[in-house]
Amino acid sequence: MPSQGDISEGHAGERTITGARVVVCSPGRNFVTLVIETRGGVTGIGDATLNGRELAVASYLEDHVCPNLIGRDAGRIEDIWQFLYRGAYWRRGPVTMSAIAAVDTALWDIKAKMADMPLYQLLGGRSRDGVLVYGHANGSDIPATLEELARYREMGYEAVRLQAGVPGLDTAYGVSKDSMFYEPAGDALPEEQIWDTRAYLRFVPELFEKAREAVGPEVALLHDGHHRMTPQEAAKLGRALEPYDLFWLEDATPAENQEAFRLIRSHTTTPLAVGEIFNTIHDCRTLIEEQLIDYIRATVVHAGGITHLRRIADLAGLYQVRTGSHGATDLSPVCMGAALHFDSWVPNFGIQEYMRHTEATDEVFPHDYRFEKGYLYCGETPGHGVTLDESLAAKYPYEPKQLPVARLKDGTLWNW
Ligand code: CS2
Ligand code: MG
Repeated sequence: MPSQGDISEGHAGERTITGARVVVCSPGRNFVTLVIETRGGVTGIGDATLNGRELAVASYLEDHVCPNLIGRDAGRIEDIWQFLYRGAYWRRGPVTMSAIAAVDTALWDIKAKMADMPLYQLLGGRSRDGVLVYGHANGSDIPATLEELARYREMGYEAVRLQAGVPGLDTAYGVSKDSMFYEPAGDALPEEQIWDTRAYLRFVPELFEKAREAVGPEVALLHDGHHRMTPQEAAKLGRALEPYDLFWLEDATPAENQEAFRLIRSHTTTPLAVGEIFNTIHDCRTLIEEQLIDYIRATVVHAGGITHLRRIADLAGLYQVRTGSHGATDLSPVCMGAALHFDSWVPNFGIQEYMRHTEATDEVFPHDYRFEKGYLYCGETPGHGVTLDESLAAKYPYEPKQLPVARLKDGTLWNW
């Protein structure tokens, strides 16, 4: 067998991977977690959650990745990443990259624990004291949304995303029944929602006009278009929102065609953010190199772990594009913990999304990160600072759930 570094470096025997297993649990929502064990007794965990397609990643890991890990040196993070990416022959894609991310995150956790350091130290140390986060204020109409905005301000948030119900539509993206614990995945089969972009475009500027009147100029206000506009519609909205000085307009249009952002960019100075569904650097190369966006939203779990996210951030840094990682509740606390170490280090940091997990989720994933006055702080525990209570997790079995779908009024399937 060609060298896997098992004996070539000091203490490598201790680092030999002796176990790799997947834990699927549903403390309020589904999470997939990979646990890697080493001969020396140090374990690491990584998030592998892909909302609505969880079991595909669990199987990819259990059936195809875990058997390949046994006997390898856990210290060889880069080599294992390359082995899983190139070695599978089939590259990229959310299932593959979430699985690789879970391995990568668990290995960084192990390396940092063995070094007796918090993960950010291994990346190069802190570039900032705290990580600026944005929360989600949403409501069925403008007054309800502004009430939520005031509540977030009281909690200390300096940046808030606003989503509100659109007059004439029963549902709108980002508006939830429980405003604090937003969870879009509903039943075993997707809920069908009706969408009308023109109604939405008529409404959104008023939401931000009223919000600015209410909170003044300083608070950072964000908005998520959730892939629903065409480039021309997005350009029009970006322009209409300019007087209200948004921090960003997110997912203005789908980005499989990265060039689509040229049209939006040429019409508006509203900052643009995209990338929560990206999984590799190739998904955003044109967007970054042509400076078509301001923030790249890829994050640890869906973009190949710390190892790959670092490559994306470094490319972005060349073009003054900053990070703004996805941090919805369908990314587990394990991803959040790792992301916060990344955010504390990355030189071109912008902002981190922070949707609070439920109490049940937090109990299953004890962690040392904490929120204070609009910022999250990663802890000083060696590793990424998040653990998994497996006996508690076992009390919350997997529940089949999928994300909703959106249709236009005539029944045409649209982008949710
Ligand atoms: C959202 C997500 O956080 C965001 O910006 O777009 O809530 C997204 O809808 C979910 O992660 C999908 O699972
Ligand atoms: Mg989003």
